[in-house]
Amino acid sequence: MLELTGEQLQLAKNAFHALDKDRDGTLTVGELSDALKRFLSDETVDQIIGKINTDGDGKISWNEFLQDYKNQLEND
Ligand SMILES: [Ca+2]
Ligand SMILES: [Ca+2]
Repeated sequence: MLELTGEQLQLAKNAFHALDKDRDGTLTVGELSDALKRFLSDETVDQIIGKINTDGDGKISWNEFLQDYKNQLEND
């Protein structure tokens, strides 16, 4: 398993908090799609959220977000 540096972890936290508009510690599909739809099509956003939200509960937890962040670093 990839281990993040302190700096990478801080970047991930900053991104998560920037997206978590109501500061409840999770990203709803609505919060994430609002941010992503500025740049991406609805269909692409749905695919991305489906991939990140591995337990399918309609919310992106910090752990799910962090896992996706690590996956992206590993694929670079
Ligand atoms: Ca939230
Ligand atoms: Ca989830």
